[in-house]
Amino acid sequence: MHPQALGLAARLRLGRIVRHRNETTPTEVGKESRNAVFCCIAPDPPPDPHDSYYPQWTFAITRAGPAGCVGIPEIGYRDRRDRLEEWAMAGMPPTLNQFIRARQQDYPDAIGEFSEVMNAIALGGKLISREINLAGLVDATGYTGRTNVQGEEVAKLDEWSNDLLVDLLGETKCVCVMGSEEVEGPIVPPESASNGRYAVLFDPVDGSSNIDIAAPVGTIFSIQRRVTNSGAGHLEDLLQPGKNQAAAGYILYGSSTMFVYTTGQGVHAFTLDPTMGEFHLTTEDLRFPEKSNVYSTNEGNAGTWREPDLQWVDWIKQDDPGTGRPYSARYIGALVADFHRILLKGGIFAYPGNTARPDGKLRLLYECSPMAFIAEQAGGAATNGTRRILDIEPSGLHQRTPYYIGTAREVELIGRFHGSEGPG
Ligand code: AHM
Ligand code: MG
Repeated sequence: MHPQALGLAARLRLGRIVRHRNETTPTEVGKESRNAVFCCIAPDPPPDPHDSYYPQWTFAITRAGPAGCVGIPEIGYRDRRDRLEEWAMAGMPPTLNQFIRARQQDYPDAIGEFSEVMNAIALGGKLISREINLAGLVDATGYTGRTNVQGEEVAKLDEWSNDLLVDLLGETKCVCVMGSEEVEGPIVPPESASNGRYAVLFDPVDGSSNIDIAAPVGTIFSIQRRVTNSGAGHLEDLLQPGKNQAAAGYILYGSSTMFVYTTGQGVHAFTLDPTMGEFHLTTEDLRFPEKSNVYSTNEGNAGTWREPDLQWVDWIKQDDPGTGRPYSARYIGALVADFHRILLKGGIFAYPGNTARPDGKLRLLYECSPMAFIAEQAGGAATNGTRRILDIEPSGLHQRTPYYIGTAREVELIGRFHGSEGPG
C-alpha cells in the first residue's frame, strides 16, 4: 500500500482504502503516474448494501501533497431527475462528476468514455490549481528558458501542466490524439491508449505571464469526436470546425477555481471546494446578462489596429448615456478571466488583428473555438469580425484569428463596423 495514501486515509478519517473497480480509470491504489499517485477510499465499515448512495473518494497525491477527489461514484439511483432532486434536498450541490454521470443517462449510446475524458480534465484542473496556489513555494514561477512553437517563452507551469494533461488524458484510453498550445504537432498517446473516440485540444495555462504576479490564469479545452476510424488519431481529428465540438470548457484559477463547460445543452459552472477537492455545481444553464456596456481589449495595441476597430473603439468611448456610452474598460490579460467576467457581467472581449499580425494573437482551435461554443450556448456570440468563429474550417493546429466574443448585441455591433453598415 502506498504510504502517503495510508497516511491520507488516516488523517481524513474517511474510511479504508480500496481498489477502484474500474481499471480503465486512473484510480488504482498506489498507481504511479509522472505527476501523481492515486488512491481510492471508501467508508469503513462498508455502507448498507440497501443504501442507494455509496460515497467513495479517490484522491490524487502530488509531490505537494493530496490534491483532491477524482470523484464520488454512486449506485442505485433510478434516473437523473431522482438523483439531482435528492442531492438538492440534501442541500448538497452535485459534484462535477455526479453531474456529468447523471447527464450521461440522456445519451443511451454513451459508454462512459466522455465522462472519463471530463474527469481527467477536471483532475488536471485540480492539480494545476493546487500548483498555482503554491507557485512561489514549489518553484513553479518563472520560465524554462525555452520558446514554444509560437516563439513565445515557455513558463515552468506551462510545461508542467501540459505534461500533466497529456498524461491524464492518455491514461483514460479514450483519447486518440491531442493538440496543445505547447506542442508543435499532434500528440498521440501510447499505442494501447490510442483507440479512443475523442480528440482533445487544450491550452494548459492560458495567460501564463500572470502567474508570477498571482493574477488569474486558466485552462481551456475542446473535445472533438474523432473523424478517422480507429487506431492512433491524426491531425484531421483535430482540424475540425468549432461547430463539431462535443464539448468545450475552461477552468479559471482566480480568487476561486471555477470549471465551466458545455456539451451543447447549456453552460454549467462549478466551483472548487479546496478542502474536499471537489467541483460543486454553482450555476446550471448560465446565460449572459442583458447589460453589456463593458469592453475588454488591449487598447495599447490600437496604434496598429485597422480602421473598423479604431472606429469601434472611438464609438464606444463617446458620451451618449442613451446607448450606454461611454463603456467601461476592464482587461486582465488572460482570456479565461476576461471572458468569465463578461459571461457573468456582460460586455465584449476583442483581440483584433493588426497591421503586423492580420490574424491577431489568439489561436482558433484551443482558445477561440471552445470559448465561442460556450458563448453561443450562453446566448452570446463570437466572430472574427465578419464570420462566426464556429464555422471557420481550420487549416493549421496553431492558426490564429481576430476575435470578438461576448453578448450577442455587442458582437453584432462590432460586426457592423467590419461590414458595410455601421451602427445607426
Ligand atoms: P498565452 O496563451 O501565451 O498565455 O497567450 C494568450 C493570452 C490570452 O489569455 C490573452 O487574452 C492574451 O494573450 C493577452 O495578450 P496581450 O498581452 O497581447 O494583451
Ligand atoms: Mg493561450
